[in-house]
Amino acid sequence: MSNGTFVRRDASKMDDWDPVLYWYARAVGRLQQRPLTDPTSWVFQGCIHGVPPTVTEENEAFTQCPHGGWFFLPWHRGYLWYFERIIRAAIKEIAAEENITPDPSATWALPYWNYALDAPTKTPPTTFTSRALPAAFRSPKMPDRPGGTNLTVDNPLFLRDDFEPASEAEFWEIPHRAKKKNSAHQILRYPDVNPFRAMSETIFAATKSQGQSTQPTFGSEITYTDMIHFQLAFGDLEDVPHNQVHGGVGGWMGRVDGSPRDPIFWLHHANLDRLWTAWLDKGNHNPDHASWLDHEFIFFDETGKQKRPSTETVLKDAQDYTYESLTDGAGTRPARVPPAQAPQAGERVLATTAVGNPTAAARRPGCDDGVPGAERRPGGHALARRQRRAADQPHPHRAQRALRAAARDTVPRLPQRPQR
Ligand SMILES: [Cu+2]
Repeated sequence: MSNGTFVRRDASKMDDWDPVLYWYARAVGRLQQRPLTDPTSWVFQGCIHGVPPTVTEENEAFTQCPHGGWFFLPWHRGYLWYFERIIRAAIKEIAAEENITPDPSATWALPYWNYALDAPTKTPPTTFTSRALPAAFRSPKMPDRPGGTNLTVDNPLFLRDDFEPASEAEFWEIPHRAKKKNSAHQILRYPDVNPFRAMSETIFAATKSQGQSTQPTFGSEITYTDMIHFQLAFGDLEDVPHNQVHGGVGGWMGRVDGSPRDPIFWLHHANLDRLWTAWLDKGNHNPDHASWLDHEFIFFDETGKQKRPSTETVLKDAQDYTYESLTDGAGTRPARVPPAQAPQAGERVLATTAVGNPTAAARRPGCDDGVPGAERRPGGHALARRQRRAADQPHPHRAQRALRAAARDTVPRLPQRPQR
């Protein structure tokens, strides 16, 4: 494939049912019909990131998502790239069945949710802003054909936002977002999505010293060959906007084990991937360590065949797409700098307490008013201690297991948000 065959476009600028969104919805619906035994199914794809308690099957490809480590960006890039191929193939399949020409899959690429596109407003906005979900994700119904305007068919991109689960079982039973997150104007505050701080960093990854990052980074700590899950420090991009958007949407999006099963997940991560490209475009550099470049991940192509691309291969594969814009929504200098800006070492450790609920993670003092879901939970110090102990394990596999166990034990049950 030649360079930039596909263009990933900005969903925040699209018509409600732009063909890109229409076909995405149709393909998601098709993946949702496939069984868990099929690696191209919606549920299998979600399990590659994290496995909800409703799934008891095991697979070496499950629960890979690395957070709080330097594989966060390349792993998610490969994850998206294979998912995009699977969606494209599903579109091709549907279009062939319905005799639709020209083949919409020939140019289809994953769109991105550019939440920081619209400027902040002093008072809550009264019209649609990029800080609300694009309309196609908020409507229970979708058109019955491409270009159609009658919304008559169930929409696979829609998740309920009027549901308060009374138990963990109920939480996983019904796909949902947090209350009122399908509001049309704004569900995220601008400071929570403004990537300015991340985009201002000049190094991708740094070594850590006694469990603390030695300096702020764009893409997290150097974790060597460890596909760490919520270790000790997030990179700036993973902190804002990544974690904030996960928790800001909430419900399944707020949980590591459920987030990819909200179709907005893929547009959120496409935006983070775009910001990574934009950051490099400013003259910054990726790591050149062999332990980063040679590390292999497990994904599946559109035929369900297992693939083990390295970071280096993931970077090469990504040359088949470009982004509509590398500058729109790429951050603006905050008008007012919060008083206590730099996170304390301890704060970064506490950030990892939010294992199941990325929102609760990584809040910075002075920048937290009204951050949904960002309340600090009790037990953070204990988790940090367990994580530090686990990290000291001489045997890496045992360390990873211990870290995961520590994480599992503290997965917030039903994350409650403070009222705004
Ligand atoms: Cu994420």
